[in-house]
Order: sequence, then C-alpha cells, then structure tokens
Amino acid sequence: MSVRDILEGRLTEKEVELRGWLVTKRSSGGVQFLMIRDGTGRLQCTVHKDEVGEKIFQKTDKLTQESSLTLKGIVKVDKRAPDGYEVKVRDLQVIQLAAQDYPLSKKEHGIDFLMDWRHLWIRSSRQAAILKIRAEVIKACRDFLDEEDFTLTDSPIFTPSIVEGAATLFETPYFGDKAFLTQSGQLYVEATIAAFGKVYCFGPTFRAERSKTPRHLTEFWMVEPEMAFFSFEDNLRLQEEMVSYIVKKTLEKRSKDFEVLKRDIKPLKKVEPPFDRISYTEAIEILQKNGYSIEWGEDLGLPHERTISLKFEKPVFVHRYPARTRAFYMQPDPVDSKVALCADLMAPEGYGEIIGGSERIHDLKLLEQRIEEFGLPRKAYEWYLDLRRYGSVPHSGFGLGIERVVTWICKLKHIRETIPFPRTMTRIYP
Ligand code: NSS
Repeated sequence: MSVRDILEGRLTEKEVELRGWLVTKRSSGGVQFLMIRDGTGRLQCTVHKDEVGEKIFQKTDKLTQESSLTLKGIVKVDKRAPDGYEVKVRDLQVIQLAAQDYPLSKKEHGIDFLMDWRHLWIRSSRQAAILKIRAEVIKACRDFLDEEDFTLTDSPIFTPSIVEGAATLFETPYFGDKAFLTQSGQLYVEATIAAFGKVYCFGPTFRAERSKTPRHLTEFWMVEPEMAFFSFEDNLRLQEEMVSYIVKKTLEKRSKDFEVLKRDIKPLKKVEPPFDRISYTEAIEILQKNGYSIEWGEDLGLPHERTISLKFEKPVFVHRYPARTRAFYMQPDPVDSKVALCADLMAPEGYGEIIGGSERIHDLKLLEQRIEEFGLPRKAYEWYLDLRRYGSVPHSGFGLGIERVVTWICKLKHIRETIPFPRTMTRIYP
C-alpha cells in the first residue's frame, strides 16, 4: 500500500499500513498532523489523542523530522487535508528516531550548503521531481530506440584512445600502463553497427572540464545511437523524432512533477518535427548582426548558443561547423571540405547544445590522414581503422547528454541538480 494508491482514491475507508518518513509535524489541541513521505507521494496523517491513547500520542509527540516509521490507520476523504485524503492513525511504530539536528530543516539555504548535504537534499519534493523527470527521460530514450529496432551495445569505460580531444581526458593507472576514462562510447558503437545495423550505448562519460559553467559536469550520462547507412540528413531526422518523443512522453507521464517545479509546459508542447536548421556560417552572421565580435572559425560559447536558441521556438540544428575545430572522425562536406557534416542541436528558451552528432569518415585513407593531422597515437586506433578495412559503410550517429536535456526540460538554471550526485571540477563529495 502506498500514498499513491490512497491519493488515487482506491483505498477510501479501508485500513492501510504505510511505511515512510516524517516530513513535518504540527499539533493542534489533541491532534497531531504528520506529513508522511513514502517514495510515491506525501500524505497527511492525523493522530487523535482520544482515539490512540496516551502512549501512542506521546510517541508521536517525540517524533523528529525524517524519523522513519510504520503506521496503520483508516483512509478518510477530508476536504481540509492538503490532498483531499488523510489517514486517521490507529497504530504507529517508530523504525528510527532521527537525530534532532536535521540539517535541512530551514527553508532557505545556499547552494554550496545544499550540495554538501546532497545525500539528504534529494529527499526534497523539488529535487525528487527533477530526478523523476530524469528517470523518465532515460526511459524515453531507451524506449524510442528499442522501438526503432536499435540494439543496446555497451561501450567500455576504460579506454586506450581519445575521442573528443586531449584537453579533457581523465587518465588513470592501468597495471603498469595507463588508461583513459571514456569521453564517449562512439568509437565502439561504430564497431557494433557492422553486427547489428542500428545500435546505441548508454552510460557515464567523463571529461576533465576545467571550466565552471552551468552546463558542464565532469561525469555525465550520454546516449549514443549509431546507424549504418545513415546519411547526415537521416541522422538529423532521427534526432528530431527522438527529442520530440522524449518531450512528449515526459510531459505525458510526469505532469505532477512539472507542477512541483512550476515549469510552464507550453513551450515544450511545441516540440515536434521538423526542427529548423541553420548552418554555422548563418549562425555567425546572426551573431555578428546581434553585436557579437565573432569571426568565422571561432567556436560558439554559451552566450552565442543562447542568442541563437532564443530566436527559435523549437530546438534548432546548427550544422556544418569548420572541420578543423571539430573531432577527427567527422566526414568533410563534399560541397565544401572546410566544413564537416556535423550538427549540434540547440534546445530552445536559451538553453543551447543538447546533442552533438555527425556523419563519420568511412574512407580508410582519409581517416588515417586525419588521425595523423590531429597528432593522435596511431597504435591505439588500429582497431578503429580495421572497421574501414573490413566492410566499411557510410554511417552517422550522435550523442545526447541526459543532464543537458533534463536541465532544459525542467527549465533549471544549473545542470548540477539533474543528476543524483553531481561531479564537477570543485565537487566530488558526497
Ligand atoms: O562532445 S559531444 O558534442 N559529442 C560527442 O561526444 C560525440 N562523440 C557523440 C556521438 O556522436 N556519439 O558531446 C555530446 C553531448 C553534448 O551535446 C552535450 O549534451 C553532452 O554530450 N555533453 C556534456 N554534458 C554535461 N557535461 C559535459 N561536460 C558535457 N560535454 C558534453
């Protein structure tokens, strides 16, 4: 039996047993009002002195915030209760009486304080709503891909090779040698496409991000689909369908959590294919017209992405970035080899990049050349070159950052609240 069952009205006038934690307590005359959280919701439970007797009433009186308990009682419809239902308690067992000094009992705390107590802060209704939405986003990603006949093939965490640039690598000793924590599972899903056609990996990825920004973690979760025979254009179409599906499913399943967050969902309801597309060159022109002193060839930072994103109601693709600023594996545009067949998807409402994707180089010679130009250690990539020796095909894929998507969908100011235990340059505790 759960709070959810009670709030759905199935247990009215029935005797129930609830197990949970005490959120708040107040008393008025001979009645104690307990707000109980059980993981499925919160519910008011009342303890009447003249009904339960002195002993249970005393026990209730001593309860501290976050004490864990079991209670038995009868479900009542009561208009005065916050959710229209309450449990009239008959019996109550304390599992653990929480220490008096629960650190998060005050209403207002600074963010550093809350992050130090993250292991307790996740119990708050706002944090729980965000993490529920996160779970739904992950489920939607997986459901979408599974329904589209993708096979999940997990990529390793310990790797010998750089994917997204040497600057953000985490190195770790590995039995007298060294290994890197993966920056992306992409190279490995490029291998499994030859066995399964359409595949994805989903797991944690690591980047030694030295910048303190509201959208960078050092450990984040990425879903990375990779598709044999997919052109650059096919890749974009899949992305817009997948992102629209994620938003639709999350709105459908987690409407209560959006209410907790006071998230205006109107902008999210507009997210459906097709999304607009602008080239990197067009983006630079827009930025220059908006007063930015940015030149063709420079990378887009958050303020740039924000400006672009605010010009569109739906997510927008920025495509064909300068090849020399992008990763070694990207296919050059046959029309203009200065740019790569890649695109970043910018979320609306000022959020910026949530996906990075591209068509991959499938020609052995060109890939060898790029590995050399990028100064990458050829030996670590021999296996990757084999994929171009034995049945190479045009292929494309992308990586969607779960925390970036959740930040946008929940309309948060900072990415740190979108993962149970965030890791940043300045935080590895708790
Ligand atoms: O660097 S990406 O743009 N692209 C890749 O890693 C490709 N190898 C993916 C692929 O094609 N299979 O990162 C992809 C996404 C990016 O759009 C963000 O949403 C997210 O990963 N990302 C991050 N999220 C949080 N924190 C950090 N530091 C971060 N870096 C990337």
